[in-house]
Amino acid sequence: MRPSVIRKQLTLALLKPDICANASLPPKVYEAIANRSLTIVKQRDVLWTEAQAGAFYAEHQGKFFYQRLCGYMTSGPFQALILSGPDAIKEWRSLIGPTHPVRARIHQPTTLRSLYGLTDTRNSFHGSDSVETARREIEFFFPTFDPEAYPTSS
Ligand code: FUP
Repeated sequence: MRPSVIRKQLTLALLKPDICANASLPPKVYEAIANRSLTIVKQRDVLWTEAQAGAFYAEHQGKFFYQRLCGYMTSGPFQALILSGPDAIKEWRSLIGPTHPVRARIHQPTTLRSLYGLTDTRNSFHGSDSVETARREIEFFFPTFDPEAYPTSS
């Protein structure tokens, strides 16, 4: 009988500036990540210019929250992580929960945005929403990382 192969997936996670401003919070997030059988493959501290925030959030340009979002994301250092694991994209997004923390508190109270999110914009976390987005966002933050060289099965 062939041994079962677990396919791993990569995703991009952000711990946004409000989380990183409180030194006690990132370790709690790392613990939640480990409890979901996700592995941190790469990690870096980031401090964005307005132009970098605008490039990452280009799809939201013109929306009512765009300026607020770029202001928040340039307000201080934050962390970018590459996470790996079975179904990592879905796992991380279900761990962070709904975009809006108030909705998260009502409908998914154990999620990270429910526990730590502040407002609709200052919602503490980001997670790629598809394989294609994950590839593009990983390249945005980790241009020298080669996903093809990373083992995807174990
Ligand atoms: P998500 O995939 O959950 O990160 O949500 P979106 O891609 O829809 O939104 C990206 C970011 O825009 C959010 F993290 C916060 C900001 N946003 C607002 O500020 N207000 C909104 O109503 C929706 C999104």
